[in-house]
Amino acid sequence: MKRVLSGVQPTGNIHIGNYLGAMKQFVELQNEAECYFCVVNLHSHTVPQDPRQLLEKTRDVAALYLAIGIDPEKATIFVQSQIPAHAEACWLLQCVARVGELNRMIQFKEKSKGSEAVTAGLYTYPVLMAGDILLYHATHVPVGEDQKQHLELTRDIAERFNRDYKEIFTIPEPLIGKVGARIMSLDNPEKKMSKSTEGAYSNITLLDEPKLIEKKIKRAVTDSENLVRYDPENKPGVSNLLSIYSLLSGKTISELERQYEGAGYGQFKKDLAEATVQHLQPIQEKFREIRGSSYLDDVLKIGAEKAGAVAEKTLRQMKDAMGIL
Ligand code: AQP
Repeated sequence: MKRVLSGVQPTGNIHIGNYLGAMKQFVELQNEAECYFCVVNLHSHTVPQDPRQLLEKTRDVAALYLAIGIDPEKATIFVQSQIPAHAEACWLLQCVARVGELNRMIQFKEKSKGSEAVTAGLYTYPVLMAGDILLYHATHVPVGEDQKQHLELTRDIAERFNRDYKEIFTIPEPLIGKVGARIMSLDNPEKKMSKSTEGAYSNITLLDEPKLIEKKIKRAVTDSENLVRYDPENKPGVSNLLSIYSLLSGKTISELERQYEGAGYGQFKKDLAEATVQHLQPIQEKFREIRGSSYLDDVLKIGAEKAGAVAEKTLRQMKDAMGIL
């Protein structure tokens, strides 16, 4: 049976890039695979965090998993830090990964911007991610395109461990959607939408109020052509909005192009804002219901027990293979 693992960092407000690129797939996958969905809070400290806020955001992400429709009866939802095996596996795998491999990681280069005053954790973070995945023998990992390189590294580490120590690990495949794998920033469609970008109008978060969503879409960068056409190279802003609209409404991009022939950007943006609000409203209502409830604590407790049992077993196999008492 297919086994799926994926995680989201509680580094800020979850945006529609995280949702359309990765989390929306989680909901579909829970019906066809054994799924583990993790709040990867240990990853967050690769860049400075306010500890109090991190605790809140960790619970926010867990509540959002439930609010978007992940059913804890079908999938295991857990918080990474509640399972010590993740940090332990990371150390063991750091002794398998190569510095040359980590030096090639694009995300490290982008986030460190050449500075040496960044944490060592930012550099070794892809190894922690490899541990997250390999501990659960995941066959498939739904991620956005920005994580593709880290997945390739995970495969390389697993293959090396299997060859040098013992055949323990399953080699995972990335699951990257055709549309939505890279949702771009609204105010700069050359850059990916991100939790940590500074522009107040760069992303739409899953918990934004309707009025703010309208405002953000209204201000989204397009071009002067006033023609709703999908052409990512020459019309990156409009193409990005078309991808978002298509994923949120279920209409294909060609259907949308036909629908807005001759209509101009004003109507297109107005309807996209409406579709976004409509899609997010039930998620927001459910989030408010769950966020402060003891139900959330129960889900995380059961999730940690279930995931912990799987992770501990794999960690023991790793230690045995490596001769660790
Ligand atoms: N713009 C995006 N389009 C599509 N998918 C995306 N993902 C992130 N940004 C986009 C996917 O969302 C999942 C969770 O991401 P993460 O929490 O691991 O953090 P990240 O990849 O570093 O994303 P952010 O939002 O840009 O966070 P910060 O600002 O903290 O770095 C992943 O599957 C990711 O691919």
